Amino acid sequence: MADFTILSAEIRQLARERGAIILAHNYQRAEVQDVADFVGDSLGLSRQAALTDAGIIIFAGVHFMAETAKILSPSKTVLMPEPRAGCPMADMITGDALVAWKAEHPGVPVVTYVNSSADVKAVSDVCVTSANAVAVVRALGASRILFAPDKNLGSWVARSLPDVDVELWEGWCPTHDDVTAEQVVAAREAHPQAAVIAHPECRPDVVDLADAVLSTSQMLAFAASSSADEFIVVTEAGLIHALQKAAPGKRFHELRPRMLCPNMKLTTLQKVRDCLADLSGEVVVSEDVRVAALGAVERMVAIG
Ligand code: CIZ
Ligand code: SF4
Repeated sequence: MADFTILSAEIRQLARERGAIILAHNYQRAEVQDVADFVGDSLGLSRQAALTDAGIIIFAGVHFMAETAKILSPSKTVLMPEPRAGCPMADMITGDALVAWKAEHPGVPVVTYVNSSADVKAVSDVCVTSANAVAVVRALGASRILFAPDKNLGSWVARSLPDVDVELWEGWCPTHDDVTAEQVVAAREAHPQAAVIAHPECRPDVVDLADAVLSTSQMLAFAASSSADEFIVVTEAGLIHALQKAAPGKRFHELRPRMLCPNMKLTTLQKVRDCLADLSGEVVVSEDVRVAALGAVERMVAIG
């Protein structure tokens, strides 16, 4: 393994000089997580972005997350070490497509997963993360909703709230939708003592086999507090590093080798250093879109 010590020290020094804060998602490379001021899910990182006094936010994650930070904190400069890191699921719907879908269902509220572009958020009623999707939809009190773009998270919401009629957009996460029930069965056979924790971006037949269906922040809390000391982790493999820190002494098994999000892995320590050195990779959201998206994002941050 490469020695990241020198690069990490350089990054911390540059962050001090620049008055910058480094936020890293739970799916980032271990060394990027380790150099960050805060590691978390998109909800936690959005909250940190809004709270910080730092004028510069280095966002190690994918584009929609940095955009969400910018929507909440317009006066701060948000930089991405790798601006090309996107989310294929977020690209499965556009603002125009959502407007057309809404027109087919007049008056039905639109609940949008945070994994979406600012344009899509701007024409949504409320955003959710995987950590608070069920709570937000319950609080909404509607009998029918449109849910975009993740059909798997939307199915999980529908199954958790049987009184709500959930119309699903046909979107999915390539990393999580790829998991099969057979893989979960095989992992259980290999580790019969382990609890299976699965992300709601997985398909319903996979989710049905899990002991707990949790967002990444919920997995971290669950692993620390659960009586189990062995877990099969059905989400992006970067979380294992965060889990090991949250619950030292417990054992975490990957569902299968290389359950990775290629976009999350595009950000390297070197790119974090370069971003801080030349202050490149600024994330821009036009003011009209930002203002239109703000309400939906604020409702998301307020709940759960
Ligand atoms: O909300 C997030 O950060 C994502 C994409 C996953 C999770 O469950 O934390
Ligand atoms: Fe998007 Fe899936 Fe990657 Fe998350 S893990 S950023 S949902 S492609």
